[in-house]
Amino acid sequence: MLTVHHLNESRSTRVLWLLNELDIPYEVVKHQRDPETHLAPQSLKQVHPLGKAPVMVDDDLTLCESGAIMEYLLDKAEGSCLRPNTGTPEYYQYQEWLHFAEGSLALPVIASLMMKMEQRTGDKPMDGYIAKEVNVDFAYIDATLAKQSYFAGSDFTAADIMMTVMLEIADKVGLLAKWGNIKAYLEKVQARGAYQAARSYG
Ligand SMILES: N[C@@H](CCC(=O)N[C@@H](CS)C(=O)NCC(=O)O)C(=O)O
Repeated sequence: MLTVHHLNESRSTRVLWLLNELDIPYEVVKHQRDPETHLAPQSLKQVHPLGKAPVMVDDDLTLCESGAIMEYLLDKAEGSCLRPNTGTPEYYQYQEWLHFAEGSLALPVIASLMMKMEQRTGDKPMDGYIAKEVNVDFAYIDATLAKQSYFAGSDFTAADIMMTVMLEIADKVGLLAKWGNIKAYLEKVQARGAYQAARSYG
């Protein structure tokens, strides 16, 4: 049975959400963040040397990186409509957003979250960098969602799962206040049953 190592309030929600969308059977091993440091417990290090979530184990394959796990699951569920056909314009939009979530958006969003948790302000290089990144990234995302329903076009795909989990953190930190299209999009995808089932794991 495919196993997902899930850390509460983490990117492993992406993997659980996709598994629910694809109807692939799985079991969940839960790991709990340290309430003070918010870091993962040692139990995750026993599964993978990085000690971060998500980790997926399927037979003799152990994988980390949420994007890579998503691609693995989509290969497993061959023919799923959650990844557009290779070579189509939608496929490359899908690829762009799948990578954008971790490659571009994660750094300013997670840095904002950390600074908020530490109640840190006045750090000039960091403030300037975050303000600039947040502005260009969210303007681009909002404009994309103004012209199409989902990140890869008119259909929901796994790129939406990758992006939503990062957008939710941004929302929690208060970065989405002026971006109406992103807020409306979040409400729409959060209404999906597969999302709600994934969130029930914490
Ligand atoms: N780029 C990786 C990021 C993995 C990551 O940083 N996971 C966080 C949770 S969202 C984690 O395990 N943090 C706890 C820790 O580092 O101790 C992915 O997308 O899977």
